[in-house]
Amino acid sequence: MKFLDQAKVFIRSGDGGAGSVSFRREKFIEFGGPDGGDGGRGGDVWVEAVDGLNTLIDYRYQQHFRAKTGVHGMGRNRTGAKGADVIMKVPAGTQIFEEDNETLIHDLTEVGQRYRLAAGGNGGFGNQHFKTSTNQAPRRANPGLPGMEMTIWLRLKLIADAGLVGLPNAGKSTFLAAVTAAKPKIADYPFTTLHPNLGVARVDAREFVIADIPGLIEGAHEGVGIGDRFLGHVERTRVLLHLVSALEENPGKAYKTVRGELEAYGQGLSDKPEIVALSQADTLDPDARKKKLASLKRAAGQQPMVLSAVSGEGVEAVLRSLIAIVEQSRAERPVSVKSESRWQK
Ligand SMILES: Nc1nc2c(ncn2[C@@H]2O[C@H](COP(=O)(O)OP(=O)(O)OP(=O)(O)O)[C@@H](O)[C@H]2O)c(=O)[nH]1
Ligand SMILES: [Mg+2]
Repeated sequence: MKFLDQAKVFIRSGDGGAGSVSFRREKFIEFGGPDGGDGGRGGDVWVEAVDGLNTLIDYRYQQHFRAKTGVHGMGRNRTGAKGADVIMKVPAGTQIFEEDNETLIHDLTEVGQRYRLAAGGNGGFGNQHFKTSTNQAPRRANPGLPGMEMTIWLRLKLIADAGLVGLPNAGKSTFLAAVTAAKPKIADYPFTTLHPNLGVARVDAREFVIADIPGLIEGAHEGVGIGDRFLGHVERTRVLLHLVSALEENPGKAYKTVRGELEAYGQGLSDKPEIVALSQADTLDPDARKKKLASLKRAAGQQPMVLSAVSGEGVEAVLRSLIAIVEQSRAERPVSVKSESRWQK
């Protein structure tokens, strides 16, 4: 699954309505004077974070959003109505960038947040505004001001609760496929995963979202392999599950390589809670298992968990450990933190 996470959109706020030129005309009233009303303001363009959306897919089909023009002013001092607004509904976590796709305009992190991207043009003054002592019958009114137009980028970071990290072939995608309904591509060559995959895992009747991302290799922060930009997808997760393959000659070294890349990436990734697990454990005999676990434990400074996505061993225990951290973190901080991301570049 390729997760659509950005869309280019053209927006335009409404023009202001024109002011009106009109004179009071009533029976028995001479020289009634000007009574042209003002034009209404043009509609605004808003973005609003709403519940229930997970993608920006709608913006692939509709890329133009125009608010309505304000209604023109009318005689008898009637002001025109404001033009209708446009409200673009996006999932929480959407960021809005200028046309260069670099300059952040706004970050919508919580459901219910709203931001006015473009205000409608002001309505023009009707001729009653131009009445002076020397000009009692002005024939002049203003047109409305034009609306603003711009091209913007909407970008959504996948907001997952837990992120899978590890070297290529560590079994990340296999784990995701085992515990969620996601169907990521799985194969025994490096960089099988090129785009992040999301899945919803369930344990003890509770749910959380797991993100599977490409593998990290030494030098990824300098662009080796496919680089490390995709780490942006797990920046906002609450916990990392670090998988180290039991097939690694030296699991401790494999662990440290990935940790080194997380540190080089920055953005607080290396400070996140981490659960370390020796994966593909079904491939080991008891002796090798002991040795590899010891190597990983030394490197990680914590007792690693053991799992096999193929045999199912240890999988539930890992899910329980993950959900415990996720729930604790949700209680402390219901909305994922905002962070400036290198991924934005
Ligand atoms: N025996 C065994 N094989 C596994 C297990 N998990 C994954 N594999 C195999 O290991 C290989 C790599 O698995 P993937 O899930 O694609 O690994 P990945 O970490 O997602 O790899 P990248 O996407 O390249 O980073 C595949 O051939 C899997 O079938 C496991 O628990 N036991
Ligand atoms: Mg994969």
